[in-house]
Amino acid sequence: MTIEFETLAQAIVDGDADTALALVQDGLGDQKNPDLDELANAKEILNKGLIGGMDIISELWIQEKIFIPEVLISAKVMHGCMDHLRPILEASNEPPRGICVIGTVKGDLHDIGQNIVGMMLKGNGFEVHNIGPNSSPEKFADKVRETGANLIGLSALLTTTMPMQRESIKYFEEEGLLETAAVMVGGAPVTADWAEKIDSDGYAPDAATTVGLAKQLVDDLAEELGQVAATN
Ligand code: B12
Repeated sequence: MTIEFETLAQAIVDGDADTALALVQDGLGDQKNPDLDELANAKEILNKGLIGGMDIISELWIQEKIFIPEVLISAKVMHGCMDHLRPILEASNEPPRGICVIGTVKGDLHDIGQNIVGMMLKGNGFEVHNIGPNSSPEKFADKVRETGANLIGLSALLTTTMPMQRESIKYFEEEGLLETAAVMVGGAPVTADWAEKIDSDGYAPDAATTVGLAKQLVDDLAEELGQVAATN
């Protein structure tokens, strides 16, 4: 028997932490889909249940049927559920195929999307340093220097904070960081056109696509620097 993803999505919408957590635990345990391995199962719970719930929240907010307090409660339940999926989605025994600093740009408090991207990258062999929301260009740069990162992920969820992606890239350029690191941008309002306009190295619309993009960017960079590129 598999869990009801619609019921899980609805529990996120209702801010019903007990039901949501119980369903996630069922989905990972006894009730899990026998046709899927643990990782595929966790991904299904994330995509169909949790992100499905946030999609409904977005729609209800646009229609002004719910307001910020309800959205905050749902986001908290989402974070609680993600804590249970994290160990599975992040498990990887491979040596790191790249080092990524990810965060949401200064002025922007949305962190659900970038957390998911960070988890997926970790699960696909990247060493990930998540510096969280409201991160200034200086904070990104310090972390890049500290970790020797070759990939930077800038998330922005507001049209008013998208220009901060451009500011951050300019700052990284001035600081000489872009000789050894590539920058990718994302977030709901971000588009491929915008990514090109602000001279980022790449854009992806969701976490699954980001994994392929990230691999491509570190391989291209390694080739540019005359290093041996990680395969696949
Ligand atoms: C949850 C939410 C909140 C929560 C955030 C809680 C949290 N801890 O994150 C709270 C209530 C705090 C909030 C506050 C506000 N919000 Co808000 N919020 C949302 C909402 C409903 C969902 C966002 C979300 O989590 N989506 C689910 C995740 C999984 O999707 P995602 O973030 O897009 O991420 C995916 C991809 O974009 C991509 N991705 C994300 N980051 C990155 C990074 C890289 C590098 C890459 C490659 C890919 C990538 O991969 C992710 C996974 O697949 C959106 C609606 C929407 N349509 O986006 C509004 C929305 C973003 N918010 C909006 C607004 C207006 C606000 C406020 C200004 C409201 C206010 N008046 O105060 C404040 C701003 C506060 C601030 N300074 O940041 C507007 C923005 C409109 C605009 N044009 O800019 C939206 C679109 C709602 C709307 N339609 O009006 N919000």
